[in-house]
Amino acid sequence: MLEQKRKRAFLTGISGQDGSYLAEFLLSKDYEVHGLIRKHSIFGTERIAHLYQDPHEPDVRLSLHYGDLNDGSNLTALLKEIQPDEVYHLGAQSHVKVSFLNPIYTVETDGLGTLRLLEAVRGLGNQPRYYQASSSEMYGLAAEVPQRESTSFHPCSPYACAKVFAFWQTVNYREAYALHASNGIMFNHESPRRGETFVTRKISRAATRIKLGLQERLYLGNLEPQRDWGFAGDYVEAMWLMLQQDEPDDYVIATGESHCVREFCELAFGLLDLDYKDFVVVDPRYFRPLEIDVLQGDASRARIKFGWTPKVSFKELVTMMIESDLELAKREKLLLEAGYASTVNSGY
Ligand code: NAP
Ligand code: G4F
Repeated sequence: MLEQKRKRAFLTGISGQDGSYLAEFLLSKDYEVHGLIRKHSIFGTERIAHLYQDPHEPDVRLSLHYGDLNDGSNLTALLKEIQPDEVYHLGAQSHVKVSFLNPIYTVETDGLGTLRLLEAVRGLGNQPRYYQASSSEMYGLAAEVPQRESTSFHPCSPYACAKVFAFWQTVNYREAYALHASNGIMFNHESPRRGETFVTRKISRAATRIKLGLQERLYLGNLEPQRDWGFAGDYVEAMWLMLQQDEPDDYVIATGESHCVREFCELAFGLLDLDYKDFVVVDPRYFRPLEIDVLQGDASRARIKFGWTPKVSFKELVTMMIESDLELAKREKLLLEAGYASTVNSGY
C-alpha cells in the first residue's frame, strides 16, 4: 500500500495566540509544522513551549526558524528550503492602539510584510495554499450590522488600513497567479493565551489579581464599544477548513453576537463575586483617536460552505479566561510571598 505523504505547513506568527492554537491543531492532524519566530532578548515562545521537541530527536514535527516579515530575502530562502503545502500568514503587529503610535512600522509589517510573503510564495515551483489573517477591523465605520463578505470596508486605524492592503493583495495574487489564497475575515477571538494588552485579557488578568489582593484598580479606555468575541481555538479550525476547500474564497468568521466592554467587565468580575464598578477606572490614556462602535459578524458563508460554527459561547469564554487567570494569579501570589518580583501590566 502507498504511504500518504505527511503535509507540511509554514506558519508566520506561530508564537502568537492564534499561531499556538493552529500549531497544536495541525500537529494533531499529523502535519509537519514549520514556524517563523523573531529573535528576542528573552525566549518569546512561551505559548508553544509545550509543543517543542528537541531537534536531535527522531521524527521531529515542529521546527522553528528565525526570520522577520520585514526581511523578504529570508522569507524566500525559508520557503524554498521548506517547500510547504500550506502557508498560514498570521504574523502581524496586531494591536490597534499601538498602530496609531507606530503607524509606519505597522503598515510596513502588516501590509508590505504580506506582500513580501506572497512574492516568496509566488516564486515557488509548486505553489502552496495560502491563508491570510484578515480582520473585522477592516469594516471599521461599517454601513451595516452585521458585517458580511459583501460589506464595504471603511478602515479607521493604520492597522486596519494595512490589513485592507493585505486583503486585496491576497485577492490579487489569487486572480493574477491562480494562487489558492483565502482571506479569513476574523472577528475578535480570545483565549487564556490572548496577549495581556488586549481588553479581554487585561480584564481577566486584573479581575483575578484584584480578587487575590495583588492589584487595586483596573484602568481602561472606552467601555461602550461592542465586539463579537469568540474563542481562538474554534477560529483556527476555520483557517484550516478554508485551505481544504477545492476553491479559494474569503470568509467572515464570527459568532454573530456582540457585547460591550462594560458587559465583559460585569461578567468577569461577577464570576469572582466582585462588582466591576468598585474597581474599574476610565483613563483617557487608553482612548483611540478613532473608535469602532460595533463589530458583529455574519459567518453564514463559512457555515454553508464547510459547516463551521463556533462551539464556545461568550459566557464560557469569559469563564475559561477567568479560571485560567485565577490559577496564574495564585501562582504569582505564591512567588510574591517567596520574595520574587511581580509583573505589572501598564500596556495599551
Ligand atoms: P498576536 O498574538 O499579536 O501574534 C502576532 C504574531 O505575529 C506573533 O507571533 C508575533 O511574533 C508575530 N510578529 C509580529 N511582528 C512580526 C514581524 N515583524 N515578523 C514576524 N513575525 C511578527 O496576534 P493573534 O491574536 O494571534 O492574531 C493572529 C493574526 O490574526 C494577526 O495577523 C492579527 O492581526 C490577525 N487577527 C487577529 C484577531 C484576533 O482577534 N485575535 C482578529 C482578526 C485578525 P512575536 O511573538 O515575536 O511578537
Ligand atoms: O481588545 P482590543 O484592543 O481589540 P480590537 O481593537 O478590537 O482589535 C483586536 O481585534 C481585531 C478584530 O476585530 C484584530 F484584528 C486585532 O488584531 C485585535 O486582535 O480592544 C477592543 C475594544 C476597543 O474598542 C477598545 O477601545 O476595547 C476597547 N478598550 C477599552 N479599554 C480597550 C481598553 N482596549 C485595550 N486594548 N485596552 C484598554 O484598556
